[in-house]
Amino acid sequence: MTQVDHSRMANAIRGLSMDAVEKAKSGHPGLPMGAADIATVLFTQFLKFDAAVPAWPDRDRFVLSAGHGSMLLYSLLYLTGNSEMTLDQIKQFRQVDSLTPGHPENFRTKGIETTTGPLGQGISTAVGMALAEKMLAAEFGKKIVDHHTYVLASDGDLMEGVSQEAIAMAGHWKLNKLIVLYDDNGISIDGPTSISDSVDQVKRFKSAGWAAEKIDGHNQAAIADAITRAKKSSKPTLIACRTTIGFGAPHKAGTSKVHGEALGAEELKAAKENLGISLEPFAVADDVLKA
Ligand SMILES: Cc1ncc(C[n+]2csc(CCOP(=O)(O)OP(=O)(O)O)c2C)c(N)n1
Ligand SMILES: [Mg+2]
Repeated sequence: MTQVDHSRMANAIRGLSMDAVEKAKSGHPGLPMGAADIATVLFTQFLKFDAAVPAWPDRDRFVLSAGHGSMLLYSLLYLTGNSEMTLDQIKQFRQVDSLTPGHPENFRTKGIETTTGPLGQGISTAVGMALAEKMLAAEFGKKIVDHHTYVLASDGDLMEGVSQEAIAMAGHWKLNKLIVLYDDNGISIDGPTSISDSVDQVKRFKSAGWAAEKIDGHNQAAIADAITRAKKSSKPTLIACRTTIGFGAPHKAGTSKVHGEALGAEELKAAKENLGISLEPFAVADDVLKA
């Protein structure tokens, strides 16, 4: 694999996400920009998959529970070489009949594990995936079935009631190959989460039988260390990753302004200059694409 700096890879996700939302004049740039470092560490260092065979049965699963952040998934599919996820599809974001609808659909786009968008649904479906892995491994053996299920979940995912039922079951059954990366950005659709919620998610998950810890979600080494610990755990793991929504946008980062609308030409240009990436829409540097 070509080696390029981690942050340049993460910034490629940010650039594509900003550009796609800008072109569509709708969508959610904040989550992909905030979670780009988490995704880059996961996809370059941990996730077991074959881009040429997205349905390979023993692949690791990655579920974007916060389906509104779909440009994160589409950028990842494009950058990791999924043959159907072309740059043209990225440019068709949110258009009728594209492979890149506003929220990801597993029956439409190869490489999408499950349809998400209704908050709480992805994390709950992922508990079922982790249980299925455990049952299949017990039946057929670890030589045939041995994979992890990773989830990226947002504040809204963890606020939804259905997540409690799923979390309780996963803890009770010790689904230790389930790893939830929580995009702990403290921001939701209308402002800071402090308007409506003060749950200590680490305590909440621990009380349900999970391992749980808090890390800096922009620190590559910390993310990798936490995932390594999670893979060794005898319990399912929550990694609360403190992130800045819209990371890189000079005026809108860290605010709900970047949750669900295009950045606007001026802020987009300033964000790209800030991140040191090409101002040309949808451009990814050759060495980054190769890596
Ligand atoms: C069940 C459900 N209710 C409401 C919505 C509408 N909605 C989309 S995103 C969102 C909140 C987003 O906050 P968060 O999950 O923290 O995402 P972030 O702003 O950090 O990207 C809401 C309420 C939804 N998608 N699903
Ligand atoms: Mg949030």
